[in-house]
Amino acid sequence: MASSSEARKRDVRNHILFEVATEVANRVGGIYSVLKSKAQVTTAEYGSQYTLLGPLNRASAAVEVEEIAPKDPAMIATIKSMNERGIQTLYGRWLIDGAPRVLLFDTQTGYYKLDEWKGDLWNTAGIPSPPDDHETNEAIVFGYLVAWFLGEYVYHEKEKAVIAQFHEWLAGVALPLCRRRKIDVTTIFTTHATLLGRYLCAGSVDFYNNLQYFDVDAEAGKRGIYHRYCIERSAAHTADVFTTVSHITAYESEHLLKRKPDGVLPNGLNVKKFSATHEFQNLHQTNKERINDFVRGHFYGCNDFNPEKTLYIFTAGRYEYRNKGVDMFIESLARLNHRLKSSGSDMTVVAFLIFPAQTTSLAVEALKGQAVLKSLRDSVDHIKENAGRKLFDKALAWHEGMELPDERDLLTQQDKITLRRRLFAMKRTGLPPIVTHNMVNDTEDPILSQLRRCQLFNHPSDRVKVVFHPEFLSSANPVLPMDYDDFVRGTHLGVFASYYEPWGYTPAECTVMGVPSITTNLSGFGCYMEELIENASDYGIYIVDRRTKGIDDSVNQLAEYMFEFTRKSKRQRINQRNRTERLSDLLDWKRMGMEYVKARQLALRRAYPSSFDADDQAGEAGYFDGTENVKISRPLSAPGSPRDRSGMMTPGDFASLQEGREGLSTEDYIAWKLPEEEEEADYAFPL
Ligand code: G6P
Ligand code: 1S3
Repeated sequence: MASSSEARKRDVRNHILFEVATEVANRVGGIYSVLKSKAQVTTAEYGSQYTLLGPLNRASAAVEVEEIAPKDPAMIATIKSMNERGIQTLYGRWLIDGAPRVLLFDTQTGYYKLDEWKGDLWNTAGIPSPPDDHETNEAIVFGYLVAWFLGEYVYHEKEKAVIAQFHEWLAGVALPLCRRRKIDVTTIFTTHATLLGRYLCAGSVDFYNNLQYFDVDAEAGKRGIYHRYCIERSAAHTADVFTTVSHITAYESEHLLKRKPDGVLPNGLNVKKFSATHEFQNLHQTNKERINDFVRGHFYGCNDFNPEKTLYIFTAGRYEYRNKGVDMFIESLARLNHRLKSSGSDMTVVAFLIFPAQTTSLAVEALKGQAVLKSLRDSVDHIKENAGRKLFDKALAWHEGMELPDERDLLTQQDKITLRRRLFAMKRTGLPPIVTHNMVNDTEDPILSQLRRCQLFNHPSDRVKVVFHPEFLSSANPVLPMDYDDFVRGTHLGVFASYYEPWGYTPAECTVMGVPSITTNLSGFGCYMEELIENASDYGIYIVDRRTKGIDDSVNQLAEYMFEFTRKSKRQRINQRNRTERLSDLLDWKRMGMEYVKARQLALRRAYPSSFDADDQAGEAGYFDGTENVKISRPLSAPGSPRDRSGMMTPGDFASLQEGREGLSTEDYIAWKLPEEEEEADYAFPL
């Protein structure tokens, strides 16, 4: 993009980085998780030279952003100039680990130019925009504001090279503008999914076997998203470097967006390790107790299963029924139920499905369950206290020759009546509910419909019980008062049977919390782990084959994985959790962030090739070969010697950026090895 002679003068080593997305300090979905978890490593690398650009959502910014005054003269001048022309902005620190700087644009203040910009987008990039698509209008205003900002910024900042990385089509409108206006920045476009992929998979097409045959324009047109598709495709084509989050989405992008990505930037997590491994195991136990409490209340009157022989399995995410594999999960639960029954297993599985849907209120029966449990617990505590006091007094008064205190005297008549009342309150005529809320569309809801079709009704004879929680979890919820992370820690297994999942944070989050999970080879995360670990299931990463198997076989495979899991002993589960948790370093941004470094290097090289020649001529040949300790390849963790897989130390070693990788000393960047065997401490109770 930077093609002028001016470009050659920019300092590529001491460059500035902007990351542009609609989810900056504004939680919507996966991109928020990417930016937030990555912030720490990026600020460690760039400090004040890193700023995230996003649209201003005042409600969310009020709690996530602390306003500060900019210090960079170019930033000050650019913001001032935009403010003078009516654009309101918020510059501040995002209150997360790493506290990166953010600049948020109030898109509302740019709408006075919407018509002009729409016309310009058509004239310069041939991208149409219908009048009534609010999301696209937002994308256009935001894109024009970002292009405006970048144009002015590089006018004021004449020394340093500037990299702008854009996430997803909603932030992509600025890309064709940067190219058309020859703004002296170098750009990266990272897609986290494709519009067409998401739409096509949600329907009933054989997506992966037909990728190369779709008539993309026609398919986009049929779904009324042609204009959005144009923005996405144009962003992919006008960026200097085009990347995505997994191989599977790279393949999809190549066919649907018609540009082969330059590389894959997998998603990492900000992994926080405990100093002692047993701490996460203790957390599992504590949080499992909290889930036990919910279950006791929810299944009151039908608590015919032993908590010690009960396993908690869950799935969660955005409510995309088919894409997130909920259809397959429920069908597999039905088959698991059948197998557990027919094999005479004494295990019970409680399966939670957590997907936000439209609800009117919490269901009375769900609230009642928790209320009944609370009053039983309060009464029993009261009786226990009275009986204890009485026993103590009787024991104190006892002396030789007297009868020992008789336990039958410990409960008063009143205690017995209270207890009886509580027990009667626990009688129920119906079955424990399969959903915790009143749904707006109960009869047509796909999860409820399939649970009914599979007859998973929480009957006492069922070994698989189900609870659909159509709202994200929160500790403020009166029925299941737990935050998501605590809940995950308390479960035994996460199941994410996705059909369309460019990456998939949910199983990755399970892994770093030491919770085994099942995913598929159609998810970016599943493929990544499958490629990295030979015997992944030993490490609590089960991968269902949805690629080469027919649907029925995949369902059976998933049911089989779950059935085998129910046959593990407690000790086997504990050991497996230890192994799972040890994979966390694999998913740490300290390691994954390496691919971002490579992408940025490639962008600089493409935009400012002569700068590198000049460097070479000036005797700085080490800049890209890792022999010089330059900022961009600085190790973020202690160096070490890779063991088993020295050739596969960073994600890019499977999916390399096509250029610009000659210089990264990846072996210095991280030190990780697959555990070969359990440490002694984990074998405290030999199997
Ligand atoms: C953790 C705790 C143990 C507990 C175990 C239960 O490991 O540290 O004290 O016994 O969890 O495991 P389970 O798989 O039965 O929930
Ligand atoms: C996307 O969010 P989604 O759940 O719509 O981006 C996420 C972050 O890259 C990714 O993990 C997920 O698979 C994509 O689908």
